[in-house]
Amino acid sequence: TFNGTWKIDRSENYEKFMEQMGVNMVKRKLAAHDNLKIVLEQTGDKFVVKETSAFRTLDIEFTLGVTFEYALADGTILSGTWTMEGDGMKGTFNRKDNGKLLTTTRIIVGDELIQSYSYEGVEAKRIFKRS
Ligand code: MYR
Repeated sequence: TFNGTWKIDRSENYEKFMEQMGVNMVKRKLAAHDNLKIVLEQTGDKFVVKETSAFRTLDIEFTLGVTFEYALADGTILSGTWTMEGDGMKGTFNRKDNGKLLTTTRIIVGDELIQSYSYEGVEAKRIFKRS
C-alpha cells in the first residue's frame, strides 16, 4: 500500500529535470532542498494527497483514470491521470502551456517510495522514506 507519510530522502538528476522543464536557476536551487513531504491516502479508486514543502501546502484529490489538473510550485499546470500499473502507479500528464508530455511513476521498493519523472528525454527520481 502507498498509504502513509513519505518524506524526501534524496533525488537523482532532479536538477537536470527541472532545467528541462524550464525552471530557472534560482528556483532550481531552492527546489533541490524543498523538504517535500507527501501523505497518501487511498480509498478504493480515490486518492487524497497532502503535499507539504518549503514552497507550499496543498491537498490534491483524484480518482484513478480520471483527468485532473495539478499546478506545479512555479504555476505550470499539468492535466492528466494516475492509473495503477502492476504494483505501481503511472501518471500521464500534459503541460497546459505547451502540450508536452510528462510521465511519472510511483513504486515501493523495500521501505522506500520511488517516484520517477520523465519529460522531453530527461529522467529523474525522487526517493522517499516513511515517517
Ligand atoms: C500527486 O499525486 O502527488 C499529485 C499529482 C502529481 C502530478 C505529477 C507530478 C509531476 C511533478 C513534476 C515536478 C517537476 C518540477 C519541475
